[in-house]
Amino acid sequence: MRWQGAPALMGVLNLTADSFSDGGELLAPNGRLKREALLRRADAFVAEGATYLDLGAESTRPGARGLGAEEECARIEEALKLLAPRFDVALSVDSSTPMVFECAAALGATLINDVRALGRPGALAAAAASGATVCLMHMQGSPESMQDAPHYEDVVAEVIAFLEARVQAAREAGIDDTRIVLDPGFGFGKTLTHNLALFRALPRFVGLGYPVLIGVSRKRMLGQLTGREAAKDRVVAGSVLAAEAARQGVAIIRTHDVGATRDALAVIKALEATL
Ligand code: HH2
Repeated sequence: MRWQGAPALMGVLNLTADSFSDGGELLAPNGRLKREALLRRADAFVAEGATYLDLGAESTRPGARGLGAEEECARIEEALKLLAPRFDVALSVDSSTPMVFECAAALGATLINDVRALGRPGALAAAAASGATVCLMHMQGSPESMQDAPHYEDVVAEVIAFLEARVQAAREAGIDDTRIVLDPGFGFGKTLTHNLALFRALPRFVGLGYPVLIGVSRKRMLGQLTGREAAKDRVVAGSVLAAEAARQGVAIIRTHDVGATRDALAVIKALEATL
């Protein structure tokens, strides 16, 4: 099934001190949420066209510090209580922690975005019970070491096989097809060559029959392609990839730069009869 229409935009709200692109903007050094800044950012994203807001309390960048489940839950809960009553958009939680799935769903999150594809103990059952849609993402290794020496014989075939296996596991846990979204996981245990091969293969991922989400915004692969060191200087490059992803039938684009991405999609949409 090819996604019908232009992709939806998912604005990234990192409630972290150490995210690679925007760490500390929404969380003070003492661990307190910057509530006003969070509301301003969410407001701007929604005004610019985001129909999903993705809340993450734990960075997944290489070498990031892990949070305890209680701390992760508390941070997500505080943010959801602030956002859920104010915004009529889908709220997503970027987490791999079963306890977080439960508390987030109870507070209105309708998407569980798990970079570990529900691989942690108890994650499949907790996600199934939550009633939320799940985004199953591919990662080779774990955030601590995933960029050390990623290796594949055939990156596209291996990522597809992994996602198919996780779909099977999700279905066996009681998550039906209408609740599944897939993501090749750009930058998660991949070199630039791997990322480009996966991007070129997007039609194969779309062909698996589930909505496809991609997250390329501000990532290192864009720095490698453009020579831009600072993550914030990679907005144009990310928007170009978003526009190309739209042409390939991707359903959801996860981005730190909703306005720029929307502009790129508007131009492509005018050119593409199918969008
Ligand atoms: N990328 C990041 C985090 N979560 N989720 C999905 N489904 N796909 C992605 O590509 C993806 C993701 C990394 O970006 P960011 O959240 O900005 O960084 P950090 O993990 O350092 O907070």
